[in-house]
Amino acid sequence: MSGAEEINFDGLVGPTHNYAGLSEGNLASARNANMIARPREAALQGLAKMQRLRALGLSQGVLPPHERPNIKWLRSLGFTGTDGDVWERAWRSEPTIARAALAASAMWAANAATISPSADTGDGRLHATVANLQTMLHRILEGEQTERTLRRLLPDEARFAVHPALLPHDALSDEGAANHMRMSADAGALGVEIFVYGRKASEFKTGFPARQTLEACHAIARRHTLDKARVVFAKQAPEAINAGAFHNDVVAVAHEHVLFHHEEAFADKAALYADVRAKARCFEPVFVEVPRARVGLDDAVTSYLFNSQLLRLPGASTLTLIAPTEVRENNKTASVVEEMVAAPNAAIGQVEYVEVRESMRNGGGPACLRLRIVMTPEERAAAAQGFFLNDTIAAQLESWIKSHYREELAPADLGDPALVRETQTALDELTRILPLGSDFYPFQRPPPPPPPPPPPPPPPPPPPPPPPPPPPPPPPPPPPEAPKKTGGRIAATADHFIT
Ligand code: SUG
Repeated sequence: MSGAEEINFDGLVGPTHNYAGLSEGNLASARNANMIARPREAALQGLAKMQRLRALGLSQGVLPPHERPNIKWLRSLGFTGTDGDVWERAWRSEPTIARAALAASAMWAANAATISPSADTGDGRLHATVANLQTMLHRILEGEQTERTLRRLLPDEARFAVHPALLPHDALSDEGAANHMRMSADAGALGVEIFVYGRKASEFKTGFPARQTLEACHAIARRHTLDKARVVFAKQAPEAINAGAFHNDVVAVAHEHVLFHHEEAFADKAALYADVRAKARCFEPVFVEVPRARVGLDDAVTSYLFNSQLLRLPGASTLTLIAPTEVRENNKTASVVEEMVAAPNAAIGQVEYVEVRESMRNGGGPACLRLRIVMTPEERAAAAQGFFLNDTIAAQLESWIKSHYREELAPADLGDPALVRETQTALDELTRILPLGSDFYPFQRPPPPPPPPPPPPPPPPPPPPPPPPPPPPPPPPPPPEAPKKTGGRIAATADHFIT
């Protein structure tokens, strides 16, 4: 064993957490549009989940929120004035753009990037490709800042390869780890990486958006120098997408040798099973399927049963499901889980419920909130240590949230220009709790210098000299003289030769 460990890095919920109904095909986002949000509670719920995993004996990391409202982007769209003016003007004149600029969606770290552990890669480095999130306007804005975060976290280029997002185009649509799973004997062993796509670039689109293309999956597998013999590409069932499974992680989750999924998650389940079995080395895959007769896609989507974290607690002989409390509140999912963990030889033998209701109301369950990064002990030592949660950082984050986050954000509060100063003050302080530095957020960086002033105009040319006086008129020609006869020739006169 390499001693490698899978570490969950959770996105910290940002101070502008709100419900704007921005994500077509994400039923919770649509259903809860314009509800009053509770940013402080949302962030504390997320932090409590991280702390619970630490208490269970797991390592836990944390990723910072992005600057919202995104003033830099709004300026690029022509809004001017102070940051507060920019926000007020954008909110008044372009509500759709403004709402995208305000979304706290970077909290769903499963969409930050796709990660391939060094055990799987040809060059022995840990690879990360930032997701382009190009399907949704509010999410396409995340890539640049996410790349900055990952480069701070994984600075050593000899060990880590952080790739920028793929070109944000419909043909290369990529949503990160939410559409990627990995199975292996243990974290550090050679794994099978499973890329799950919703459509091919050439496919005609119908129904809810399929946010991941096969071409994006291919590109990531190539960039990450993965061995074709260990990679599986599987298609999401269109029925699942149309029932609200906008990412694969709404209907499936894998860890070690276990894949837990809904019967209707994949377009061709048999092919997926066969492919994984053929490519697995040193482990026998176990597929734990929940039949639709027990839980329909509708209950799977509202409860987020499969958007649970699946992990192994230290020393445990079976896996544990970290499920949202909504699973316990739904009779069908609650009884399926109860039976599953009680079964003899259960692969998933424990369940823990966590409360992340504020995030759930925007379609983000426990698994959406975290990015899994498998690290060897050497990689962990080479990563920036301040991103790993410990008691001190957790306590600092808790009091930071309590002193900076609003209790409530109602739709009518969102245009308030004071929100800009408030969030910038909070994030500036965060850069001293996490190892982000004083130039991490756009508002911390000096604006680009104004263009140099144009060179002074050349001195006016000297006035032209007065025109020379006209030449004196030529003297009048002398009166012609009568030609003299000179022996047959005519003598030349002054001006003419006459021959
Ligand atoms: O992209 N919701 C996110 C939820 C992402 C969940 N992530 C995973 N499944 N991994 C999305 O749809 C809603 C924002 C709003 O409506 O205000 C939102 O962006």
